[in-house]
Amino acid sequence: RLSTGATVWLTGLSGSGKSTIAVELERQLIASGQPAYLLDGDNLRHGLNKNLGFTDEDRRENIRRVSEVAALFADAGVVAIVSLISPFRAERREARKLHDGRNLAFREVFVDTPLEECELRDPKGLYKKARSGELPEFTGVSSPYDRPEFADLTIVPSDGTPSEIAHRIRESLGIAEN
Ligand code: GGZ
Repeated sequence: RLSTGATVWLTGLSGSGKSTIAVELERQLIASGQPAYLLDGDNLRHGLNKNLGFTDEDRRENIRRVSEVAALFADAGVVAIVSLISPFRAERREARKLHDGRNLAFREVFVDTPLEECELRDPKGLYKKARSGELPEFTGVSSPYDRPEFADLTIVPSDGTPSEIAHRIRESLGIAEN
């Protein structure tokens, strides 16, 4: 268990597998006695961020708010697990700076699933809608995604099961005892 909390920031395209890894990581942390809380972009958009859409400006505000909330959780001794496309490098850097300034650990995890693979999975049919023009400003199709240059961890689909990946993330936090 960590003496102070931390934030694990998962970034990647829609359908990349962020949420699956995040759910498994939260489960493992709690099972090991480490309080953890999942902040999922898709869920937060029903409440805290319900007034935000998908323009660049709204996404920046989305990332900013979630960074602040994550830092509050981390400050309270919880591992905040953020699952957000967070397509902009500058705002991800701000999230890290915010944590650095408060002496809170921050790990940026790039879930690097290629667009073609995300589009094949298309679990919610959103890529199909984006390609047909029904869904505008869709990340990877009609809205940009800045690939991380200095992620703490980069995950590709062949890296293993969500359980193995969650274990690697716990190792990077220094709390993987099993
Ligand atoms: C990207 C969109 C869009 C557009 C709806 N672009 O994979 P999902 O479905 O379940 O999760 C995605 C979620 C993205 O919200 P985030 O808050 O993570 O995005 S960001 O960090 O860019 O602010 C996706 C769904 O919302 N979705 N429309 N146009 N994803």
